[in-house]
Amino acid sequence: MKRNKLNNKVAIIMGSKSDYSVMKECEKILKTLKIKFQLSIVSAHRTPKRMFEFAESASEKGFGVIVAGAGGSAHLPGMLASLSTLPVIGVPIETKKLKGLDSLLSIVQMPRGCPVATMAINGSMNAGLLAASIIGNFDKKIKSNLEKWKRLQTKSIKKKTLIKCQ
Ligand code: RP5
Repeated sequence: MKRNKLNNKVAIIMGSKSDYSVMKECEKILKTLKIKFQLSIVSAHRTPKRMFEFAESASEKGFGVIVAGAGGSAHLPGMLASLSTLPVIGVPIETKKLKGLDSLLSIVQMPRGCPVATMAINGSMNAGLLAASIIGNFDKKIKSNLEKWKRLQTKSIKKKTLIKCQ
């Protein structure tokens, strides 16, 4: 199999266009950290062949991490993890009826042998940050961007810790 020198791109995959309002937070932080990414809609149940083709070729195409957002029975992250050896980060999307608990349990309860790193419900920004940590292990520029971002986050918190004392 042909290998790219540096698998430093992130694939953001979502089950439906309706997931984008949540997944755009992942896109935003990847842009801030200057990480290359590709955003696509691939559904495990509506476009299973597309999902299969994507997972089979993702590593060859230079992706290093897959971030997958899905809602409801949310089998997309688990299916991608079963088809690829790339790390898969799952983002449970909030749903109307069960408020995303369905998505969360579906993604987090992967059986032994097929791990998915599961974020909080709608936690797509953290998915982007975790993807950056993984890529940063072998891409110095990304590591330094992430370190800078973390320093700024710490700086943005006021030095004063005491809010009230009566
Ligand atoms: C899942 O079904 C998607 O990930 C989405 O969260 C949910 C609802 O999809 P739509 O009916 O809005 O397309 O596959």
